[in-house]
Formats: sequence, structure tokens, C-alpha cells
Amino acid sequence: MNSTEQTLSIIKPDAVERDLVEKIQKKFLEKKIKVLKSKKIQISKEEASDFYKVHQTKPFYDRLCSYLSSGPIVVMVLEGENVIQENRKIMGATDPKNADEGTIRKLYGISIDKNSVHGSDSIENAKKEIDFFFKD
Ligand code: IDP
Ligand code: MG
Repeated sequence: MNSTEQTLSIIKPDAVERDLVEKIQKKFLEKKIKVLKSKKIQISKEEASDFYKVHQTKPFYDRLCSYLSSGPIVVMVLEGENVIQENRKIMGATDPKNADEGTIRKLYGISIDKNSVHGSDSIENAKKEIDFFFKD
């Protein structure tokens, strides 16, 4: 069943640094996904650790949190039909080496760490992650 959803997208430091924000946003607009909110920020390592706490037991957790806080990021609320899944498709696989042609990570990802974008993976996490960055 189709329904209008919202999801959180992050353009990670490697992509902001290479000036890829507009190119990445264009990938969403082409798929009729609206960029409802967008802001460029830099977060502390503590905030990154809080954001990624689902991964706290993983061996790459510390590196992941250092990386997300290493430079400016662009956080966005995306809206569209089934946008949580759609955004995951547009992003491509976590490791750019395994990402399909035409996906953001295939086009722009450098490595599994510097994979250019984050996207929420479920309705529950989308709500939590949108709140994390955009609670008014
Ligand atoms: P996702 O970003 O595709 O949802 P997750 O499994 O949620 O992937 O992992 C979060 C982030 O942690 C990934 O985007 C990636 O940058 C990093 N990561 C995931 N798995 C590994 C790994 O095996 N080694 C190093 N970094 C990883
Ligand atoms: Mg994830």
C-alpha cells in the first residue's frame, strides 16, 4: 500500500566537502521527493554518538561518530510516497562497491565510511531521527 511518508536524509561530510549537495538533492527531486526542510550544521562527537547509538556495539562505532562530526553536514526532511524505502533505493548499498549504477553511493561514495548519505530505515527510526534534528 502506498502512503505519504517523511524520512531523514543526511548528506555526510565527504559529500558536503565536495560540493555535492545540489547534485544529491536533484536525485530526490527527479523522483518527486520533496525536500521539506534542509539545514547545514556541524554536530559534536557526543551528538553523533547519540544519533548513531543503535550502532554502539559495532566495531566501527567510534570511527563512525568521529566521521559524522568531522565537518559540516546537511540534514533534510524528505517527503513522498513510500519515501523511506524509495530513499534507501536512491542511496544504494551501504558499501559503494556494492551499490547499483545510478545510486548516490555508486556515483559519489568513496568508501563504506565516506558513503555520502544517511537515510532512515523504518517509520519508527524516521520519526526519531527527524525529531533528533528538527524538534522545534
Ligand atoms: P546504512 O547507512 O546503509 O543504513 P548502517 O548499517 O546503518 O548502514 O551503518 C551506518 C553507517 O555505518 C554506514 O552508512 C557506514 O558509513 C558505516 N558502516 C556500516 N557498516 C560498516 C562496516 O562494516 N565498516 C565500517 N563502517 C560501516
Ligand atoms: Mg542505517
